[in-house]
Amino acid sequence: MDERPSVEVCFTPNLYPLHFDDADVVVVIDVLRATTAICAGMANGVKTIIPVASIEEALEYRQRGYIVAAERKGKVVEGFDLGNSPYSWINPELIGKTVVLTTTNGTQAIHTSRRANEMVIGSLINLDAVVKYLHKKKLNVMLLGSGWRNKFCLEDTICAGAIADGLLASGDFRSEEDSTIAAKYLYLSAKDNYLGYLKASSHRRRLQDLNLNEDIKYCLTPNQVDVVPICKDGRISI
Ligand code: 3SL
Repeated sequence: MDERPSVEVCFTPNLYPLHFDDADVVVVIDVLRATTAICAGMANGVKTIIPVASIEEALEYRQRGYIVAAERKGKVVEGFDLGNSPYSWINPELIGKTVVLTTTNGTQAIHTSRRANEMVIGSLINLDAVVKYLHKKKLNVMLLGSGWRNKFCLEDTICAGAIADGLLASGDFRSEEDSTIAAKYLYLSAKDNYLGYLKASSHRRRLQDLNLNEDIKYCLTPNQVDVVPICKDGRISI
């Protein structure tokens, strides 16, 4: 029997109950743009992020005086301080601060996996740091793509494939699911030119229509930060 820990990919949050079985660590991935923004914020001094699923919860925090980031349909929700452009999280005014965050898909995926033993925030910008962290732990890993309203997303799957490839290449992990094989091969096809590969992807087009090209480039540039944000008891920190 193969005793090595497993690494498995779950494409979307609604498939989570089917995959969860024995995962010790869940990595939540929303490359465009929630988990990238979280990693960028954490690497640039944000102290704590409180992810919430709904605008109502976000509003409650706002009324209590918190800084609150809210995104819906790719835009900053009216009345909130910022959205999920990673550039808006790289801001000296946020250093040492606690920021509440709600987004269309990323914080929903975080909410879905809230009962995991451990939850890690992954993206392309902290790819190698996440692989190194997981490799050291040698626990069963589930890589959860946030998708778009529970539909499959290419960029999250490619990022999951990159993490899976890093762990499987070490020889210290095993995989049994076809989703992991598929994610890995998508990553291998995309890795030399993420921007080009994702040209036709639905989320890239959606953000392009909102003139968010700089955000797209930032989110698709691997290994810009070496933080591994962890979500524990509803709070994200490093
Ligand atoms: O769904 C999310 O969490 C967002 O990151 C979506 S968007 O990039 O703002 O479109």
